[in-house]
Amino acid sequence: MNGLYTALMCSFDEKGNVNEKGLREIVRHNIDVQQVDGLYVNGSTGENFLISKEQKKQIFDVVNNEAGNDVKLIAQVGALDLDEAVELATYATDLGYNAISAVTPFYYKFDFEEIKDYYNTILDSVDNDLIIYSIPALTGVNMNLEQFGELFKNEKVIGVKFTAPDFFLLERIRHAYPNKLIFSGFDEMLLSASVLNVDGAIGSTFNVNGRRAKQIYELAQKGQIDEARDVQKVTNDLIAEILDNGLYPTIKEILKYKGVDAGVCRKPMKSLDPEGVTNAQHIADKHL
Ligand code: HMN
Repeated sequence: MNGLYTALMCSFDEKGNVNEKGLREIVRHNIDVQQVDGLYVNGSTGENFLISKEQKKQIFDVVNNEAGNDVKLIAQVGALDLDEAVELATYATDLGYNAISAVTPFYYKFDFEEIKDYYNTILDSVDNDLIIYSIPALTGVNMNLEQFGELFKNEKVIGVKFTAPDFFLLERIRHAYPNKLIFSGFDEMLLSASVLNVDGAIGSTFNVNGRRAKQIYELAQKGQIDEARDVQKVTNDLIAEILDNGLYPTIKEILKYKGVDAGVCRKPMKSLDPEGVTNAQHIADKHL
């Protein structure tokens, strides 16, 4: 399961429906042009928390059908409705997804026992491996080394998508659990995570910058840190401008500029105004 996974965007039409043709184009672009090793489906970047259960299933279907066996597939199934999480985990597993992933339960202040029960409930119901999706900045859930260790005791928990700028904790997890997979979640910090020996990365900007991300990761693995730093610098020039202009709508606009029918974002996420669209095109011309 090692390698670079795109946190896959989804194409939506103006009414908020999944644009299947556009989604297929995004999948192909990631596999054929960005040449990533896998796709992380229905994560934050896929606007997962803005869509219905039926749409999530539709997306799992379309992506699986388009990608075939070309790359590895991870299905993010986490939901506050635990029955829904279980149903989605079963659905994606039956489709043949290589692993499932679930965001830590959020909004309510769940204690660690509740978080552990959430993961074990999902895992008890499916015959698949799971990657914890930890993203404290969005969920407010900060787990410590011991708590990750508790979750890792379940052998079906094969790793974590670590989306936090805490390199002390990342190093401690790496050292303590050499056999668990760690995926770096912040694209702008990929080099720093790579030198700590992560097993791969999952990122939104890989939809448009996957090849460079792969270069950073591979150069770091070979110990060519100066070269990797140069590619991270160019990457961060790009990411800084994307973040300034609005993360997801800008990535969609860049994809459209490259001929991929990426559609618009689901409300309440807003789309770019004409100036934002021009900015996105300039960003693409300048950096890609
Ligand atoms: C996902 O679930 O869609 C991604 O894995 C999330 C991923 O970690 C991204 N985080 C967010 O979008 C919040 C990053 O790729 C991030 O977009 C990028 O590093 C720019 O900050």
